[in-house]
Amino acid sequence: MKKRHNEFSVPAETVHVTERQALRVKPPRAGHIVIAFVLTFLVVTSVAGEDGPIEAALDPDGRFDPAAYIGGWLTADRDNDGRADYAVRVDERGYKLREAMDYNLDGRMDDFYFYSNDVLQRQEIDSNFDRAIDIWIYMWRGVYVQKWERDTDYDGVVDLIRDYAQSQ
Ligand SMILES: [Ca+2]
Ligand SMILES: [Ca+2]
Ligand SMILES: [Ca+2]
Repeated sequence: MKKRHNEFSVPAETVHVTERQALRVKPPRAGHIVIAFVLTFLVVTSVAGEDGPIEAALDPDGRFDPAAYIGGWLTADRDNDGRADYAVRVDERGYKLREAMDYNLDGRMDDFYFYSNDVLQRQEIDSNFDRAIDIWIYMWRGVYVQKWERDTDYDGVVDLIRDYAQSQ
């Protein structure tokens, strides 16, 4: 099975967008943090409630199936095989909420991006394409890797952690 994501890098397109967004981020102050938290909660609530809590594209297992990305999702089919290999969901302001990608075009989503106010918060990767996440990347301000976790033997248990916040 082909490996990828040598340094767990975020795709260039995503970096470009989040860098632009990150420039708008002011140094955190207590009031802003509280507001951001409330907004995050509201966004998550609206996603879960819009089509009911069982929406397949948001389900930890169902999200690997490209056919799940219907309704509020915008999709693309890069290889024209009739199956979506990219899906994005935005809120009413056009801010990204979630993205999913079929990186190896095998008909299963394997890259998942989680946003808050259009800023990337977390990326989850199925690097061996077995429909189970084995890399989790936690971002700071959308562009900086704060922490990553890996399940290197693909048994579902994290066995490698690098926390840059801790190591400083
Ligand atoms: Ca396709
Ligand atoms: Ca795939
Ligand atoms: Ca996997």
